[in-house]
Amino acid sequence: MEATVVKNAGSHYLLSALPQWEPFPAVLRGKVRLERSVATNPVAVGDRVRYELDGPVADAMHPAVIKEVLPRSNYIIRRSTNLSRQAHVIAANLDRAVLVVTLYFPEIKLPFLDRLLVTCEVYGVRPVIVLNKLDLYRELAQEQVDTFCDIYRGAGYTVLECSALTGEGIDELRSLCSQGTSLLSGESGVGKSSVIKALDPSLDPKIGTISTAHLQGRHTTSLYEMYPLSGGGFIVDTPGLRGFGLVDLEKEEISKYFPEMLKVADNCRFVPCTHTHEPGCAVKQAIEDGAISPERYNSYLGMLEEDKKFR
Ligand SMILES: Nc1nc2c(ncn2[C@@H]2O[C@H](COP(=O)(O)OP(=O)(O)OP(=O)(O)O)[C@@H](O)[C@H]2O)c(=O)[nH]1
Ligand SMILES: [Mg+2]
Ligand SMILES: [Zn+2]
Repeated sequence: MEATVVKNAGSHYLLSALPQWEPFPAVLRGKVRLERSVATNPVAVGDRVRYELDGPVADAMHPAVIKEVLPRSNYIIRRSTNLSRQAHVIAANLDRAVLVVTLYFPEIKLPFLDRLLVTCEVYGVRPVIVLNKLDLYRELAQEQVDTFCDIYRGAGYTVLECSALTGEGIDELRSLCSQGTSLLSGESGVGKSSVIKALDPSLDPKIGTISTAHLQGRHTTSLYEMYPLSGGGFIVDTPGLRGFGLVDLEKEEISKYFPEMLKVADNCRFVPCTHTHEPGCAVKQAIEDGAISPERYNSYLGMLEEDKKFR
């Protein structure tokens, strides 16, 4: 029998035969047949698995036993930044990734968002950017909001201007997420779980309490868990991401995952071009012409630098 992993709590899982929503417990036992994998977790939320029953029905006393992970259409990996470079599969079989950010509370770091975007591009998962908590700072920072939207829409991404508190932008996000499976990702405290609650008030993901002392996220969500949305589709809540390592990419490859650079790179005089010191570089020209944002280019340079560190 086959089902989808909808929750991953350490060694315990919940499965459901999607699109049916009737989660039941499952465990890993014995050897699980896997595709060649370097990940620390063999099974992730979103994985389709083959399982066997251990009793008449699967319950807490007799959880189903996961026997095999079926081939993934895609997956997203987080690599730890330490030298072990261990990889953790965040989720599998995704139709899109909703990257939640806020300009303030907590303050945004563009290189972090750009790294998330590159990760999505590498794994073939379409990203959507949700700029959340606009109720808190739009009035004070409309100019910064516009600049942010210009940078990312200019790079080719969908940016939704949202507030989980007031419901601004939430209808649009709901219709975007009504098909297939969406992954929510972003730093701790940006409002990922709040966005789920806004999308479907009947759901009850754990939401952080406001900590005015820190104005920082505090890792309220600690598990990977899928929720069925009453408006259609499934959404995966995740713990906030801190720093994470870039996937293994050759130096010449990184710019291919910046869509706006990829678009013009054919016109560079040298192939391959790292878009740094080479004469006749079309990317540097596009920056001068205002077609590529200096912020995105700056993130790109940071990734090149980091790439060197690990080699
Ligand atoms: N004013 C305002 N506050 C929000 C909004 N969205 C979330 N919050 C608050 O921000 C805090 C963090 O929200 P969570 O939904 O727990 O954030 P999270 O991204 O799930 O955090 P982790 O689970 O730690 O990764 C909570 O106090 C929310 O009430 C919003 O649109 N406006
Ligand atoms: Mg959360
Ligand atoms: Zn170039």
